[in-house]
Amino acid sequence: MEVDISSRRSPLLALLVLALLALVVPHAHAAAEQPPIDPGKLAKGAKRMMFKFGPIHITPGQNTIEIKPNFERPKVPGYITRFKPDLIRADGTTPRVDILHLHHGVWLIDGKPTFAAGEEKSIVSSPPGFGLKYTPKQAWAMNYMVHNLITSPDTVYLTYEIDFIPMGRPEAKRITPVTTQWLDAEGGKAYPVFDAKREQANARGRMTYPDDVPDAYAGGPPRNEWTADRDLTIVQTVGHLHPGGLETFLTARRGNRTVRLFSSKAHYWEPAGAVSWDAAMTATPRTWKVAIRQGDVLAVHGTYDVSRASWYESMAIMPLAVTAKPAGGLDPFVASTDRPGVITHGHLPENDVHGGGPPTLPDMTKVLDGPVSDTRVTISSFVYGQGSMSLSGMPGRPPVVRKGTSVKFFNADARKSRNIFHTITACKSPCNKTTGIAYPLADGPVDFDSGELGFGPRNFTAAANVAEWDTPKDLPSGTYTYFCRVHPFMRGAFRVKD
Ligand SMILES: [Cu+2]
Repeated sequence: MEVDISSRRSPLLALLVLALLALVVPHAHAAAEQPPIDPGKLAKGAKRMMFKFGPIHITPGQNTIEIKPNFERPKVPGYITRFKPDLIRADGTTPRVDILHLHHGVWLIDGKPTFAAGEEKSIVSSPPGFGLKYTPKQAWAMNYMVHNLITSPDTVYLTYEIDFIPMGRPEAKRITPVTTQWLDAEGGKAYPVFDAKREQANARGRMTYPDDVPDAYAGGPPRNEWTADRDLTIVQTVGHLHPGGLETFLTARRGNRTVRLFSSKAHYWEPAGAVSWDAAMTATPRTWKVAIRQGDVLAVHGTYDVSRASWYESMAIMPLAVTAKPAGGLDPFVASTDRPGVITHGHLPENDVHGGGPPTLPDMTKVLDGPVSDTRVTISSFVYGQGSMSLSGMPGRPPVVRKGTSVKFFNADARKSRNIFHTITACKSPCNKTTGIAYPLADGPVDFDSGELGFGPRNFTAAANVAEWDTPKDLPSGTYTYFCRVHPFMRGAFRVKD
């Protein structure tokens, strides 16, 4: 519901209220910057339908990608005008994001990525008069990755609430069909990720991919671009990124001119800032339409805040709703189309456990030396075998290596039957506060990261396809704390001595 105080009371009173607010509420300005939330109204002739995919059985520590065909969807042809994804348990509750994490669900229609959900759970809403054409003959398949941050199994469903106008309705005749044009900063890769590291920070403490990474595509063609193969109108987009992400933006190049079409910004409710999934993305306003000519080159870019931490396996994706039917739209080379968007939902309660509370683990800088040199840490049953913060006595002491040598890590949980990946990722000492969506971060005094130790299909998972990793040999002396990016409750330390 919109409340417009000026139309109901005298304009003078409204001004007075605003002036008082500015005086009394120190954050009134910041609050005013929150983008409006799309009310998600049901279009005329549409019905809201609830579907679910599953059950998905989650194994302890799971972090793998699966593809499965054939699941619930409408039985008659029509138009999909709104798509709202979620992840629930059988009892209808939504699991906490610090326990189970919807890395992604991508709904493939006739082999093409069409709808998608990440933990930001953006709701995709076509502007009035547009919809995605659906027929029961389409081949639907689900590409999903649900990631278990803890060691107990679970069972979940991916849900998708669809607003649907059946073809038989008179309103369907006035719908212009759209298709999804997928733009991905790492397009063409089955696991389309890049790292955003602190060492890549520009003067503003940010890193834009691929713009700030000269060798992003290692001399190959840019993977973030798509050349329009016909004249078309883009009617909608919303970006996907990961924690640390500030915005994805869409550009168009015509000849030697490049313009920005839209910036999909992450709005964080996360008290610690741009460091967790407690965010929603802005989508294009419902009146936003951009006319693109055949030959224009569209590109997606992603900007991350790398001033506080490094972000591994990050993404920048913008699915575009496009139509080749004459649908109008501004020529972005004549008028700017990059105006503020609307967020698609408010804060979600599953993001309430932020972490960073009073330490429950020891401060490893104060713990006595563990075994010296020839140190090999075996990771087994979600525990770093030597120097784990969860162990006591000798196993709980940090292994010690001489400067210029390495601690060797081995992931014994990486046997194929178990399929459990672990990382050794630097976090700022003492790194011993409570686990949550915003803690710990990859914010050690120097960056190191093992990658996901374990095995899986190449280019299709995050698997490093090795089980062993050595710490960098050039670390200055000191006690180094680390965590597992996959299971952030796992913490440990090692020590480098002269
Ligand atoms: Cu792990």
